[in-house]
Amino acid sequence: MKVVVLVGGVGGARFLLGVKAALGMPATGSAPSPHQVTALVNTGDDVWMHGLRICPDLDTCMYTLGGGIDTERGWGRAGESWTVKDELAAYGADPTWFGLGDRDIATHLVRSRMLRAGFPLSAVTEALCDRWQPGVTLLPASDDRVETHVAVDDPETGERRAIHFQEWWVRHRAGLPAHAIVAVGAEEAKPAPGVVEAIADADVVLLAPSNPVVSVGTVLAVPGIRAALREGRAPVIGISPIIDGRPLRGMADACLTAIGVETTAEAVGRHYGSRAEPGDGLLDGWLVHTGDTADVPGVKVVSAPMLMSDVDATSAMVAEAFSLAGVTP
Ligand code: GDP
Ligand code: FO1
Ligand code: CA
Repeated sequence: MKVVVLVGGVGGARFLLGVKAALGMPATGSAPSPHQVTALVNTGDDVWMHGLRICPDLDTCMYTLGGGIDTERGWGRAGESWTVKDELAAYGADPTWFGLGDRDIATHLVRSRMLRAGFPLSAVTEALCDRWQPGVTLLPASDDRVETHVAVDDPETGERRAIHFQEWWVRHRAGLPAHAIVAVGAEEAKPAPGVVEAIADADVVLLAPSNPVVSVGTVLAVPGIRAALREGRAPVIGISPIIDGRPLRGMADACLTAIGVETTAEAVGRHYGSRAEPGDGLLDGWLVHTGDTADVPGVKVVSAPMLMSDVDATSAMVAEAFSLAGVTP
């Protein structure tokens, strides 16, 4: 079976562990399988820092599926040390609010060198994955530079200005009210090689319970991806990241508020919309957590446990999604 999954970072990576398990693949690493999983990964969090290209969601997926992630933090490498970070701080080298670990820096060095040599991000990602063997194909949504920016009132001057998503998310912990969230560059971006083809070939497409605005939303902001999903033969099933009116971890509510969507499973389902109706909706099915309800016109809604507490629980969520889609591995 061919499965395409739209993902962000920590939530997306945990969900992919469950997709692999549901298909009988080892959670981490790769093994021969009749099934194929392609993850379309958000690149809106990507940023240049200290001359290095950082791709948090791609790296979170790669390290998680390759067995190298720090499972406590959810991002960066296990067994990390911070000598370079301390040395940069000693120089007062900005930004001091963002921490690059020593092991992680090796990834950024290889990536930045390849990008400067002219390789596209998709080729760089493939090369990095040669080492990590995530067992799924990780495709950046686009090879073109797409970066999420957030319009805020500067806490010092009070003036409205746009800051990079990482500055809003990490430095300000999403605590500055966001007046707008914009995927800069998305309008001119093209889907990376293989993205539209993977959607067209898929037996089922899953929207991971990733942040609907700055993860899945940014993937969908690349022209051509939404249309491919609407026109494809594969059913599209979404999993709600909102449980009992709250995001499970993280600050997705601040992102939803910024785009005028309520933090409920129903509002997020309606925001994605129905593939069966005219317009630009995407969903055939919407999975919400036990006890939550959602009325999403034109979409089959099912409630079941949606907590990714371990790989088995996540695998059961994916099995629900396959069943809602009417596909069997
Ligand atoms: P990020 O890129 O690291 O911020 O991670 P993602 O965008 O991939 O995922 C973040 C989202 O995952 C948050 O909005 C959470 O609500 C959601 N999430 C985290 N854990 C769970 C879980 O166990 N179940 C569900 N349904 N959603 C979850
Ligand atoms: N998150 C933090 O809260 N603080 C950091 O210093 C930080 C550094 C970092 C470095 C590499 C990387 O891949 C991710 C990193 N993250 C850090 C996580 C990341 O900023 C965000 O959580 C995501 O972009 C949101 O998905
Ligand atoms: Ca992210």
